[in-house]
Amino acid sequence: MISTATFRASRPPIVGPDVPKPPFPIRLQGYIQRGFGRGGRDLGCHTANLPDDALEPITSATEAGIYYGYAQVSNQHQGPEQKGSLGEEDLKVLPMVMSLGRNPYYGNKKTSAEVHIIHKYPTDFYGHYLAVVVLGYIRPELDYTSRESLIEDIQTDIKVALNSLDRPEYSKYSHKPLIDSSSPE
Ligand code: RBF
Ligand code: MG
Repeated sequence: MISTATFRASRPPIVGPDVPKPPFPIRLQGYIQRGFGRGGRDLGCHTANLPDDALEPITSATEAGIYYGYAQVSNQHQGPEQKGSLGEEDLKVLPMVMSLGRNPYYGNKKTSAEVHIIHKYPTDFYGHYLAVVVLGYIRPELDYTSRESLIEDIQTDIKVALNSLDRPEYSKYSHKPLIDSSSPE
């Protein structure tokens, strides 16, 4: 694995070509699963975990790492009703960063895909249907010597994702729904 210190020392503000290149775009979707709860609690960064059976389109095409793209949450959900409800702004196509892998800092046993949507939500939304389009790669997963440096890098990832999406061939993916309005399946 690449040295975390070497990598962290120079982070480019924008990544990827001006036009998404294969294997991107990669589309993933499924009902949001409950994760370890660490994202919000330890890192101040909530993540929506995709179900294991939704990962094949990306695990077959690319490696573990941090990615950027867009996400859309649906009002359709499985399981118990949530406490609050999502409004129109929460249901739009929104920018996201995604971590794919085994979180070396935490040493998970299995690969997960966790999506952090760059938006302030009024409530959590476990069980809701989530669709994402992954448009590019930001960096490899790193092991960290402190939680603070992981938090700092996630904040950098968010800026890099926003800069990278702010190019016409990327932004156009935010102009049409990722979720088919008729039915999620
Ligand atoms: N976990 C790691 O162990 N190493 C990483 O480099 C790493 N980068 C992340 C980048 C982003 C944008 C996000 C949302 C998560 C990242 N994580 C990383 C995963 C993090 O450990 C995980 O979301 C929490 O532990 C909650 O499961
Ligand atoms: Mg999560």
